[in-house]
Amino acid sequence: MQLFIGNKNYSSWSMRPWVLMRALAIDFEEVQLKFESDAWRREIGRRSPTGLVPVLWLDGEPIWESLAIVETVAERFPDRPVWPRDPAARAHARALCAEMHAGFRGLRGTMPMNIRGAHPGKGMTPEARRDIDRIVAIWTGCRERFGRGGELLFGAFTAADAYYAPVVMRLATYAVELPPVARAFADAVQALPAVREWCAGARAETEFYAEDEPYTERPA
Ligand SMILES: N[C@@H](CCC(=O)N[C@@H](CS)C(=O)NCC(=O)O)C(=O)O
Repeated sequence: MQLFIGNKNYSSWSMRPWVLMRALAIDFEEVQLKFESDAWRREIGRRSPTGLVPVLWLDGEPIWESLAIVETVAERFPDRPVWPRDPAARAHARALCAEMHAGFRGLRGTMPMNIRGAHPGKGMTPEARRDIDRIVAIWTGCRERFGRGGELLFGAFTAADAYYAPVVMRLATYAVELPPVARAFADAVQALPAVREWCAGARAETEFYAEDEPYTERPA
């Protein structure tokens, strides 16, 4: 099983299935195609039907779109708790991931993921504020209703935490203040070994991708 990903510093969609599989101790080969690199130009056309990452290759077939990857992993590894066991919690988790997959364009537009960056206060448009308020409501509601067994959205780790991990990293980069329940959840996500490992990889990268760096001049 090979997971094709982009830059760890910038590729929020790549981070989701990577963190999911790492956190659930599912073995896979990571293949990194950094944006604008020769490897990207050479490989992406034959590795990804959409020209985007992430892509999971399984049994000689590509699976693109992060949500499809998550569902395929859940099906392939039924012994791993990709989704919560309780049906109501599981339905809720799927809705949260679908909402993330389809929405939050305000936040995504002005607060791109940039794990090694620090841009306090930047990007807080009314649209980003609205998205952040919704995210705080999601996290708070989920923690209160389903989170009793642990520190994450559904207590123990599930795909929903992997799905919101890039948001946690965005809120850190842009130093967004959070109310206590959301803050505690964000801290718990950042403390996950899989998230720490991904972030260490991100901080070690030096490539500058202008599309996700609206607040920094391209280095000379
Ligand atoms: N809906 C897709 C989004 C994938 C996506 O937008 N990937 C970005 C990186 S985070 C990408 O490959 N960008 C490269 C490009 O635009 O050339 C998913 O869930 O996987």
